[in-house]
Amino acid sequence: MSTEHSVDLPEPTLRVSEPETAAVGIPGVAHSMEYALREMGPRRSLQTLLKVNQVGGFDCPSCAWPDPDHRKAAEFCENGAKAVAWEATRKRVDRAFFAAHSVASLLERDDHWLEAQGRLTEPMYIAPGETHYSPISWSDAITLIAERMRATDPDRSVFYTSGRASNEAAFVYQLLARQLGTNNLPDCSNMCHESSGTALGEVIGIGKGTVTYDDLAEHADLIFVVGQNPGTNHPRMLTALESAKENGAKVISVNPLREAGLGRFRNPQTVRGVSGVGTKLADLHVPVQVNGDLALFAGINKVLVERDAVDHAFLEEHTDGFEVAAQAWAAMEWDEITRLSGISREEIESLADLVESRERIIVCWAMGLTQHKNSVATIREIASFLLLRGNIGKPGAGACPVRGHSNVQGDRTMGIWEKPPAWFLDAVGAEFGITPPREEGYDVVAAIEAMREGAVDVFLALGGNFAAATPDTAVTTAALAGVGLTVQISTKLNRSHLHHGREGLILPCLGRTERDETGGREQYVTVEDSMGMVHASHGRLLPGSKELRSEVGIICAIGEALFGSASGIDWTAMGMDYSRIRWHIAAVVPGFEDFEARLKAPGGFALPNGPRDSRTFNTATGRARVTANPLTALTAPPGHLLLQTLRSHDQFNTTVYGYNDRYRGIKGGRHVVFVNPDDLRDLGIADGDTVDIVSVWTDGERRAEGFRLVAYATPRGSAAAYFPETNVLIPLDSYADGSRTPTSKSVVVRLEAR
Ligand SMILES: Nc1nc2c(c(=O)[nH]1)N[C@H]1C(S)=C(S)[C@@H](COP(=O)(O)OP(=O)(O)OC[C@H]3O[C@@H](n4cnc5c(=O)[nH]c(N)nc54)[C@H](O)[C@@H]3O)O[C@H]1N2
Ligand SMILES: Nc1nc2c(c(=O)[nH]1)N[C@H]1C(S)=C(S)[C@@H](COP(=O)(O)OP(=O)(O)OC[C@H]3O[C@@H](n4cnc5c(=O)[nH]c(N)nc54)[C@H](O)[C@@H]3O)O[C@H]1N2
Ligand SMILES: [Mo]
Repeated sequence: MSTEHSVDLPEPTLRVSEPETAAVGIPGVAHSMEYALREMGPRRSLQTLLKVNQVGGFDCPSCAWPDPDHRKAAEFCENGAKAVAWEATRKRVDRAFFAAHSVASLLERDDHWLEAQGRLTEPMYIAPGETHYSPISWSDAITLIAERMRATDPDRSVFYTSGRASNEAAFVYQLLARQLGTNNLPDCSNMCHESSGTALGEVIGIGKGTVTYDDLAEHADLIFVVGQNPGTNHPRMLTALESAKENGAKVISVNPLREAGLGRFRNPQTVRGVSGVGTKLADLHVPVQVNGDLALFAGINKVLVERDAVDHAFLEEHTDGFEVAAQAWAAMEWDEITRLSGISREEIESLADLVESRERIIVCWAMGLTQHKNSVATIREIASFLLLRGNIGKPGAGACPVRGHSNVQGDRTMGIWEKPPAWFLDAVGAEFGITPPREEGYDVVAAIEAMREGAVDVFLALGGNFAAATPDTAVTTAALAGVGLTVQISTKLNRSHLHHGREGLILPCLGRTERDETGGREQYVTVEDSMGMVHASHGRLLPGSKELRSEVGIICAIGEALFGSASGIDWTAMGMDYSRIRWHIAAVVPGFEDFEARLKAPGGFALPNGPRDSRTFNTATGRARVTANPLTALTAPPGHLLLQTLRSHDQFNTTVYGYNDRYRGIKGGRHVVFVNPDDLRDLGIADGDTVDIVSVWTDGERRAEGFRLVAYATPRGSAAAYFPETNVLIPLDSYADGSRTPTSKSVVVRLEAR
């Protein structure tokens, strides 16, 4: 097989310029073509990019933003194109590569270099005490996993999932864990929208959003975009916001940073987009303090209640708790609200004026809200904001947590969850004749704690990059080294392959773009987008290597090796024909009745959603809960800053495509920390200086070395830097109340000049 390796490029020199104020346009198109051509070449680029998000094509492996009903010929964005090119690259990591590079030497490389080496090609194994991975056959690898799992207690195996796994893969994966006898199913959601699911589940009875694409693009008249940077992370959302504006909506960005994507937007799919000035997306930017959103929304709620600008009929018919909450809002002090939010009373009053003048309001949010200690309370407060004026369950209104990974929402629907509801386990038990365990399993933080205590013998990861994505890098990587066997089912080389257990396996799998002929026939998979639409995804490209297997194929082979089909579960048959899996899903998961047939509809079908469809709230009382949440916010002590860790424009989580963050004016490096110029002055340091970032926690300090200071428009007292480089700063036991999501957006730090 012909292989290509990329050359060793050092991290280029860092250059800083003014941040941009507009998104996309010609630079965006040019950038995405540059990546595509570099990784795939011209023919493969065209063949691939024209199939993204088309009916009969494949679902974009990047974010979870939904597809509009009326698709354009090119329904992808700059960052989707990067994700596709990254997967469809012609470069390969083969056995010669592993023979030439020891694990120790690979550990010295950065995340960009590791993944840039290309696609994994065949199963690799590292034995205890070895320095290099070497090839292993598929059958030996599968037998080894089954032996190691069988040799230990079910609760000493852990099954991690990253949100790119299809519904079919996720369903058989959770089934494997449950047949084995454990709910140890941590997933990337634990670090992502867990706080949204927890809060919304408590107050509206469903852990998902309540709006459709058309609600947002056509019917809304006011849209809040809170703690989200769609220009980088959900670029196709800008098109929806542009339509919303054409239909009369106002857009408010609530964010410590003035993100370029919410400034002027030039849509490359329209003539005006490529040549003109574009649409101004955000009518208003509210520069909230990091972690100040609870106070901000509590302030708006307080004003609405004081003015009696609430929908009494809706509150009486559909909710509980209004009277108690109203008293709590009345008792809140303005000083506290403005101090914690960083927004004045006048500004909050004028936001309330705007809210009162609008009938159909949507609140969108992402990681800026979910990764704080008080995230669950913050999102409950936002749900109250919507409930107060009846903005749930009517066209153009509702909650819109914008999901991250392309199928992270579907994975949860399929039962990837460490604390599954009893009805789900009952349904799995009845369908397969097994007795699923009832005890809660490990989430991400608990899994790392268990590894640290030596309580994990087998760690299996369905995608993702556990070692780099999780908090407290030093603690986590040491914990992983204590695991018996680590198994990574992956498409590309990453840091998690290097932090293996005493034994390690890398199992290379097909990606979303590739043709899947498992069982000798063409298979397809399904995904659920951020708005609960389920549709099919058909890979089209020739697989990157003949040895690659599908995720479903790998999981079913492990099931067969562990239990055999005589155990009552048709592992081999499911692995040969995915429609059998869909048939089981239809029997187990509500909303999937007649699954296979309904997939034939162009664009797929919508899952039922009680609050959205009929104002039905599946809570203990059958009513939505209005809550006022005690004012809390993390503030940094004098001499310290509150650091949020975020994504650059050139990365997908731990996958670093390149060293630029174009919109924020950063070129050629990632070791930067953005700080308010007045804070720099007070701290006696200056733009351009190099500092160590030191986080302060009850158990001591953690240090990330060598960051260039960048004076930047962020509220005083707050700072920002990129993850995963800064994950070393986040203590394992610093997580959100109620959801246990690591507090990646509020880390108390000080900056030490070098
Ligand atoms: N290209 C690309 N696309 C992606 C990803 C990617 O890495 N690259 N990742 C995917 C995944 S898994 C996810 S979860 C999403 C993430 O999508 P985002 O949530 O947009 O990602 P972040 O970069 O973490 O950005 C967080 C935003 O919240 C703001 N913020 C930080 N703290 C606060 C706060 O306290 N309050 C408020 N109001 N705002 C705050 C930051 O300034 C920033 O604009 O994107 C998905 N899509
Ligand atoms: N400090 C800090 N930490 C964070 C965050 C933050 O904002 N700040 N965000 C958190 C969030 S929101 C998330 S979702 C997590 C992400 O955590 P993960 O989902 O674990 O990490 P990713 O970086 O998305 O995983 C990338 C790897 O997935 C593999 N991969 C890609 N495509 C496929 C595929 O089709 N199949 C398989 N089997 N493997 C594939 C590749 O090998 C690639 O190296 O990180 C979290 N960590
Ligand atoms: Mo995420």
